Amino acid sequence: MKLLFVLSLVAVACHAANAEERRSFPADFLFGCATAAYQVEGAWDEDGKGENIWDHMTHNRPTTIKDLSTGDIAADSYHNYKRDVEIMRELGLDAYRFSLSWSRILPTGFANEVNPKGIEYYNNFIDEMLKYGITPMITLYHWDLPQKLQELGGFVNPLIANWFEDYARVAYENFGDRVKHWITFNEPREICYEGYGGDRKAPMVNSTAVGTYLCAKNLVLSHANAYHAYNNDFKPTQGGQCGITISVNWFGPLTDSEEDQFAAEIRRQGEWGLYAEPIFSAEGGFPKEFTERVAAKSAEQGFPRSRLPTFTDEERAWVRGASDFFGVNHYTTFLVSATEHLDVAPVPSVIDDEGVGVYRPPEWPVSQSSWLVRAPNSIYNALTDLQKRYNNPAFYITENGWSIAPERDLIDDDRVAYYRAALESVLDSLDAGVNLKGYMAWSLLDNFEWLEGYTERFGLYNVDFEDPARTRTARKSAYVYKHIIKNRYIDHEYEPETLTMTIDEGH
Ligand code: PNW
Repeated sequence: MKLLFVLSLVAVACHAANAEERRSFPADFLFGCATAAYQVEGAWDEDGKGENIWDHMTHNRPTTIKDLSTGDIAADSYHNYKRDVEIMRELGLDAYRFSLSWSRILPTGFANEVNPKGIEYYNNFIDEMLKYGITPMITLYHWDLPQKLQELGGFVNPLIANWFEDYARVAYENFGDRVKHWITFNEPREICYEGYGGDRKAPMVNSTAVGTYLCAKNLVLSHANAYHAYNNDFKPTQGGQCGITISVNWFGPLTDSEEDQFAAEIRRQGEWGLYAEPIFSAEGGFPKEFTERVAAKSAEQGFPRSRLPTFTDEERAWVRGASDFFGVNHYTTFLVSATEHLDVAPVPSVIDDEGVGVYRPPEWPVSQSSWLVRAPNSIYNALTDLQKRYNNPAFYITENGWSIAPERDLIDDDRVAYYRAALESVLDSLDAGVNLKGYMAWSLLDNFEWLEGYTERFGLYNVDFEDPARTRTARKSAYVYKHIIKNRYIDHEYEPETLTMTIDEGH
């Protein structure tokens, strides 16, 4: 009797452990990988493509890139797209997120002249994916503005909202019969803060006082124009969805003090609230406390008006609610303090306007990228905050990933640990009721990592950049991700038997 009781206790405990281990991803959850045109395509001036701001910067200011490299050839996906679809099939992906090169489709940026070869390339690529049941997810803009439009001011010229809408319509017209997932912009913060408010991205305008803020307003208006164009003129016949991807890293308070909690909130508003709030909040417009802070700082600094522009009532209404889903790029966590670790920043600037400090405990594992560390519950903290703040819209994680050094071999156990932890955090978020529809790993394959060139590798597949064929080889993380996608749960014990990749039945 006693033995039976003990046995049944053991059985209950095992069952609980199994249930814990076997938490599953929903059958219709989309697992994919992501890339961006400039980072993978190459063929920078082939078949009528126009120059963009990354072509321009890497060619004219080569020393801005750490290893003096360019994206001229990159992973050469322009010529290797069939092999790229093959590796999607090896992984068993449900979806693939990639971006269109604006200047490959419209060489001058304007929609009067469409490049048929550019349209043909993306048609072939999309058709190849669909042949194998892989859902294409298109980002319209992943940082590669046509150079001609930059010469007219780029994202600080309000007319960008018209130019972007015209470009978006060309894309919907040509690909919308087959593509049902549209993302207008990738990471407004990186476009505006790093490209216009700083010099970490092209076009390196470095207008610290106002660059970020002018860009932020014009960018959300551009997004809204492209969203309404789709919603009014294409959705009724094509039936897809249109959203935006914002980089939402988690910013938690360093201590429980009220000052640190407020500091973390200000940081969140300055980093991603500037772009999320106008679209996803009930009131619309820029975030309240951050707006007050920039107004106060601007007045102190002798500006007759706030450096942060406002929206007219009409603009506010046009932007508010203009998205079918919230795309989240999530990588890491920062702990925020009101008084410690204060950033050194130019005055005036976004960082000075925020006026807080950030910290990461030394025990959090570090990647090859200075900003990227592995923090506990990172995705869960970010998604559950957004869920409450914006009334649980549909979410996709459109990027999440880990970098290693180029000289590393194919056994990327630190990346495996990162993905397993991240996907556990995804399951925690689903358990908490977050309306999360899918997850895209960054990245399918190694690529041009912006100012870091080829010195940081994010790929599930290694790319040999010395080899003219740009041979792709699966890393250990590719086998682990494949196993998770296939089984819909995370097996922490799984080890690939051999590193020989094959395509499974059905793909
Ligand atoms: C993303 N941060 O950028 C981009 O969308 C990709 O093009 C890029 O290759 C990838 O992440 C890896 O860097 C980010 O500072 C840049 O937290 C900076 C941050 C996050 C994402």
